Amino acid sequence: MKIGITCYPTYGGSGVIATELGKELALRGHEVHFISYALPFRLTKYIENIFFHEVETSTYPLFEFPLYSLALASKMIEVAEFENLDLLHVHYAIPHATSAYLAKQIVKNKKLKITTTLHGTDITLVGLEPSFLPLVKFSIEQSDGITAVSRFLKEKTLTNYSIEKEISVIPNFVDTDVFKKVSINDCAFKKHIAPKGEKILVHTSNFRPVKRVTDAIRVFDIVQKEVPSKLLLVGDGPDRSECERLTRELNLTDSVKFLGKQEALVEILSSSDVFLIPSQSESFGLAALEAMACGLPVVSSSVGGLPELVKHNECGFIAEIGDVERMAKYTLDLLTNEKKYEIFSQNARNRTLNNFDKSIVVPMYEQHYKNILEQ
Ligand code: GMT
Repeated sequence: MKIGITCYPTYGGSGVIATELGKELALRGHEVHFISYALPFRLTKYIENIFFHEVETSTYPLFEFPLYSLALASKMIEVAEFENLDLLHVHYAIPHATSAYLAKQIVKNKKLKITTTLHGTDITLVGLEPSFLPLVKFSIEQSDGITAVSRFLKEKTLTNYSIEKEISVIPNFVDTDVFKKVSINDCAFKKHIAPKGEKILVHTSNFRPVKRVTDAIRVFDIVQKEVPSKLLLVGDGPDRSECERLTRELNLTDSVKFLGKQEALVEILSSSDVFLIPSQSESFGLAALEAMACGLPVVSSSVGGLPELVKHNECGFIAEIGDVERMAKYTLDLLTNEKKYEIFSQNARNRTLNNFDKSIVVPMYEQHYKNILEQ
């Protein structure tokens, strides 16, 4: 198949999933054309069958705001026609589904199909804004195929937008050959972070309010009073300053490490013991999946798609949003019970291998494409 993929290239889990999907599809012999404003950040080396088409927005003085959605639609038309694409797969509905709809009206190739993958706040937050809702609903309904990354997100879409079309649930996935526990014996990083063999809790995110990173710090504050431990905070974003302030207020500056954005995620996760994800809203939780693949039990909030990923009392624990005491209790339970920890760690890895490995999920997308093209 000849597939165009559009995603946010520099930020967030939807871009990661879109890029990893494109890479896998290319390895399976499909021709993949990424159409976006920048090279997707996980596209780090040359792969046969992958092409990148940059969307450039013009800077004419009259246009106070860049016309990205229109520039994207124009590029979609160009690529779809010149490359004879079979379908456009857009990740994150806003504005990608709308640009794709527009492109489809204009392309000469009338067989071009569109599929939209709903990822999260495109449905649960931004898309619900009254000014956006009709446009998002229309654009989703006009797609030939729709996928959502969890059952939760599917239900939210059907109810919040009164959409009557079929939505296929295709979960996030991970490459378990890459995301696996690597040997950390003699690991300089671990020795530096936890010189006395302290336990390590970890959280990775883009530090948006929806991630409730301050809850991770409050959980850690309770935990470190019982068990010598450190907290690694990986990533960056709007809430980082508030998190640093809270860390100072709680006198935790020696034990909470802000690592910023990091490439060496596998090494960091392999050095850590428990993954914290106390989000306010999380349609799937790719960061938690990556941690589970590395054998980390997860302590999470009970929102969105997290309960579909983290089996409570099996590969982690789930608590109400904001219930930092309970999250701390669960974390301590894992850190003070070696046997239980080992079982949970193995369960987390196995759950990833059996349900969310790329070899299981990528064929679901291929089948989804086949279904659409046969419509
Ligand atoms: O929806 C967002 O806030 C952005 C999006 C992204 O690009 O990171 O995140 C969502 O998509 C991920 C990949 O499908 C999911 O794993 C995340 O759970 C989801 N984030 C939220 O729902 C907050």
